[in-house]
Amino acid sequence: MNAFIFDVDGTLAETEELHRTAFNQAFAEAGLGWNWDEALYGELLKVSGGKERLHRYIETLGPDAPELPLPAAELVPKLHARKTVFYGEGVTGGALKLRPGIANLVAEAKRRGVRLAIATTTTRENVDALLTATLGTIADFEVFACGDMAKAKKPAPDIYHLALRELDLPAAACLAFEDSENGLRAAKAAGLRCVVTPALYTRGEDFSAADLVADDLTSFEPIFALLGERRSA
Ligand code: XBP
Ligand code: MG
Repeated sequence: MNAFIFDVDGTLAETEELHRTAFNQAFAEAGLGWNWDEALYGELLKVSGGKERLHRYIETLGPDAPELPLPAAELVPKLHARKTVFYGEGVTGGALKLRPGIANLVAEAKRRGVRLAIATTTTRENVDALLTATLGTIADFEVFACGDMAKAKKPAPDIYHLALRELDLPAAACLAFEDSENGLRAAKAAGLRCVVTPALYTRGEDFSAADLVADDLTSFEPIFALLGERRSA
């Protein structure tokens, strides 16, 4: 038995612009006067996890910034919960589509009996919304390792270790799919081979450790060949 383990944001779909606008909607609703433009968000994306990203941003505000309406420890979860609502509304409203080749790769994996798992920094809620809006179901995937299920987020390997435990498979029987250097490092630290499809916010990052780098996943024979390689060894 073997499995594909998919990252979500940037890999299954180009989601980060919707995340960014959802953050800005939450800031506006809270009257914070914050606005994350693309350049700033590109920097902040080096921090995995929306809540961790918010904490990092607050740390950069400096002593002259207006006082926060709540202590950061209280404000961040509230902002992130509202952001997740706004993001979910965008997803169910049809704002996102899967990246090229993803739907066919999922269908072909099912046909070949390759099991499917998710290992992502985002929330389970966001994963279910995306898969339901694009594939019409979450049922193709049997394992969902998401967000706070792992204490340490990517590039730590924790979320991939959780996915492997839930699959009850060794890393050698699996193949990870990522879009970012953080995600690639997490997959490699978990002993996984990893296919990288760079996304809008991650192009230009260091993917030298990847086992395959492709613009997209439309040609899937090299992917199944890579999955099969270690098994025959
Ligand atoms: C990318 C992330 C997430 C998203 C925002 O996750 O780092 O934090 O940017 O989603 P992935 P949340 O591992 O799928 O690439 O605000 O729910 O964290
Ligand atoms: Mg990603």
